[in-house]
Amino acid sequence: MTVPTERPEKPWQPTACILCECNCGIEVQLGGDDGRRLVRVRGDDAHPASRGYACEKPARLDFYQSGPQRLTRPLRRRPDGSFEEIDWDTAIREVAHRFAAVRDTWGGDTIFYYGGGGQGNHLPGAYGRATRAVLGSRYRSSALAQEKTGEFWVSDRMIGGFVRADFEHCEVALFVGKNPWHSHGIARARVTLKEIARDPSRCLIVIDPRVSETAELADIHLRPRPGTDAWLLAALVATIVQEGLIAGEWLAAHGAGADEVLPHLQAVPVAAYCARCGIDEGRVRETARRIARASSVASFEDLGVQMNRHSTLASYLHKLLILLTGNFGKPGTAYRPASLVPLFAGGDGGSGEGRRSPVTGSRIIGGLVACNLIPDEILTDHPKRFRAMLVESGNPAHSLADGPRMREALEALDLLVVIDVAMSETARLADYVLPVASQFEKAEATFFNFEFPHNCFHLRRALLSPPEGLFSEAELHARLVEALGAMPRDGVAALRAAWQAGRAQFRAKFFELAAAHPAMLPLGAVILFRAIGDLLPEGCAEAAALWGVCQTVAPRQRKSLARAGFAGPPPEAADALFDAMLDHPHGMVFAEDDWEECFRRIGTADGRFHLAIPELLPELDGLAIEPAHSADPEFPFVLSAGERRGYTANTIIRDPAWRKKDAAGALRMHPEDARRVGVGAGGRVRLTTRRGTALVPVELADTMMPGHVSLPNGLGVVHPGGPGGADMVGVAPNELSSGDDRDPFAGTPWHKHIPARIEAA
Ligand SMILES: Nc1nc2c(c(=O)[nH]1)N[C@H]1C(S)=C(S)[C@@H](COP(=O)(O)OP(=O)(O)OC[C@H]3O[C@@H](n4cnc5c(=O)[nH]c(N)nc54)[C@H](O)[C@@H]3O)O[C@H]1N2
Ligand SMILES: Nc1nc2c(c(=O)[nH]1)N[C@H]1C(S)=C(S)[C@@H](COP(=O)(O)OP(=O)(O)OC[C@H]3O[C@@H](n4cnc5c(=O)[nH]c(N)nc54)[C@H](O)[C@@H]3O)O[C@H]1N2
Ligand code: SF4
Ligand SMILES: [Mo]
Repeated sequence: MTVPTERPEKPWQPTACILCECNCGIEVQLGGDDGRRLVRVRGDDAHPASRGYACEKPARLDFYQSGPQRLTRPLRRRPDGSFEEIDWDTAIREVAHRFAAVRDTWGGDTIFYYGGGGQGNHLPGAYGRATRAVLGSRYRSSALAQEKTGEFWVSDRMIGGFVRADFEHCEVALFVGKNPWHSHGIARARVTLKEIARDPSRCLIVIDPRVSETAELADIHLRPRPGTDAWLLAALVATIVQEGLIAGEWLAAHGAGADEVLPHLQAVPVAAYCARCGIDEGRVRETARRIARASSVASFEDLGVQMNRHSTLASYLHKLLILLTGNFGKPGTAYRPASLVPLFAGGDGGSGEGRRSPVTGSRIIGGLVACNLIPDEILTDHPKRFRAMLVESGNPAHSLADGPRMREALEALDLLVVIDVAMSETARLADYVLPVASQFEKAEATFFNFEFPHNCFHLRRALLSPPEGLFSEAELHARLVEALGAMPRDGVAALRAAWQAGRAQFRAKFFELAAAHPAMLPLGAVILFRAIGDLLPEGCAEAAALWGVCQTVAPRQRKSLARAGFAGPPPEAADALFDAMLDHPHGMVFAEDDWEECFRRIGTADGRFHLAIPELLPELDGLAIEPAHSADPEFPFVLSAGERRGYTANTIIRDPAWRKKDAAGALRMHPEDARRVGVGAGGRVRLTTRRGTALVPVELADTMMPGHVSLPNGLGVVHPGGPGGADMVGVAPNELSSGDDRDPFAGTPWHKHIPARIEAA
């Protein structure tokens, strides 16, 4: 007889969810036949930012970690388009050689870099910088340049950097084109939303044509006609100005340029603009007054306006709303967090006249080329066109506007190399596909560190070793730099020895080498990885680059670090910070601020808010004569392509079985519209835009405004062996979007406002 023995519970290991920028701390239990599956997942109470919170999605993270989409060997494309497996030595040698040939023939500035990190992994970008430096690659972009660059441009001009807001303590919370119930974006979103909704002294305001899950909780829900937010925001700001509700004294102390902008707002015909966006004027005025009289307002704008008509103007009006009412720099309002790395490095520094892209001359904002213009930077005979591309942790063939033209551009390159964990749509077009360890098989972290006053950082350790033959981006870039003949082997050896002698010796050696060889600095990450990666605690090798981050942040954020316990002269604080990162697998507080600090972080030349952005004032005035909606009888519907739902996560998870609900990714439409089109629930329609057409099942949703339809994001991805043998489920939204529909300032796409036609199928 065998006595049933109680097996000890599998250990819970700390890591983070990688499915949105919140990166909630989670704990996982590994299991399954090979012990490599993420079998149980729970929110991590010890995580300082998420404090045990997690939504429904990470419970099914194993669909990312395990499955047939994982790449295991480097692939090389044959002339007939099929792929063959090659060994790593061949892959590294050929990729290095072919990039070097492009550099030597056409110049390194024709080698374009895309990606560098997704929602959960920013270390590849740090290591990729080394390869780019050796190749002389100067231009880059990422998904941020199809959503946040308009807001960043505005924010940089007005405040000298980006801001976030304190929803936990605000009296009024405002969400403009944002549905945090599903998309999150703020810590512990659902808990925070429910707290605000429950408290009669607080007020939740949502601006969204759809009755989103967040709007359902709202005290005030303003439903503009799709694409008319600029009129609504202008009416809100104008009401505040015209009714004398601006924070005059506060602005006198901190602002500049009011004289220039206020006359434009005085001139706004509030009643007419309310009519344009289809909202009762009284409600708009009441909302403006509620915002103006609040002791604190926290607000967040997102894709509903940032991927829509007038997006940069809408960002400007939104920032004016915040600043004219004095909602910055006190609890419950906007703040400038302490950053570990400047996430939007290479901004215009307030001048508005930064670099331009080589072919189209479009604005480079935050160092990023506008995504919608990438095909135009390739599909031309311009001598400085992009000829080669390195894509890392991004899937532009699926995620950027006008999929067919993006694919044409990627195929026109002399060389496309993709670094990914899975066979993405972009990888399918590559000359070489280089597979890497998953985010649970290496150390990872993000620089989405936006909390305030206690700002958190989480270095996650590897939970698992990578499958045989795979390694991290850090190792991959180190090998590429070596193959390009640029790794300073003696320097690496000297550093390694110095580390073993002590921290002070290591630092002295690093700066001695950097002073003697300034060209070494951009290679710092791979040099550090080679020198100390394997000397760091187990599962932390890829953290090596963070040593460099700590050296630069310590002098920059001295007081904030000291308040968080990293005191002393910057070199010592940097060492202590690096050690703390390695020692806190559940995450840690790296910076502690007081609210006054925000004012010292205003990055404009004179340290004041600049209320006027002269380039945008004509667009603001122009609203008066512009029709609020273009009624093309051929395309009577407005399609929002890419809604965040319960089980969507960009293209990070490819297996459609992941989704517990909305398996097919239905088109949501109002029942009246469905009746007119002649389709019932579950029926299928043909959805046609100027760019493409798709068959899609319909979900009847009286949460939609008539005339407005919505498709989810993250569908239409190729997955081997999907349900019923189908290898793709749902519609890829960018088969329907056009690259030309974009903002004139930032080049951001209008994905939430695509003219469409719908017929019963
Ligand atoms: N579940 C889930 N969460 C995610 C992601 C995910 O893939 N899945 N992705 C993450 C990423 S990368 C991002 S950038 C964020 C995006 O987060 P959000 O911007 O919140 O996501 P969306 O659902 O794309 O759009 C938000 C809202 O805009 C509304 N909208 C559409 N048209 C208009 C309009 O004309 N005016 C206004 N005011 N609103 C309009 C839609 O109805 C929708 O409710 O989500 C993050 N979180
Ligand atoms: N029409 C329309 N288009 C949209 C949107 C929309 O709302 N509508 N939303 C847009 C937004 S806001 C965003 S942020 C983008 C997102 O689009 P992308 O930035 O392209 O991001 P993902 O689709 O998440 O692709 C991430 C890739 O990284 C890979 N990956 C995962 N882990 C690792 C790793 O550890 N290392 C490496 N090297 N690779 C890894 C994944 O397999 C995947 O191929 O989509 C945009 N596209
Ligand atoms: S909010 Fe949900 S999807 Fe976003 S990081 Fe947290 S658990 Fe993951
Ligand atoms: Mo995004």
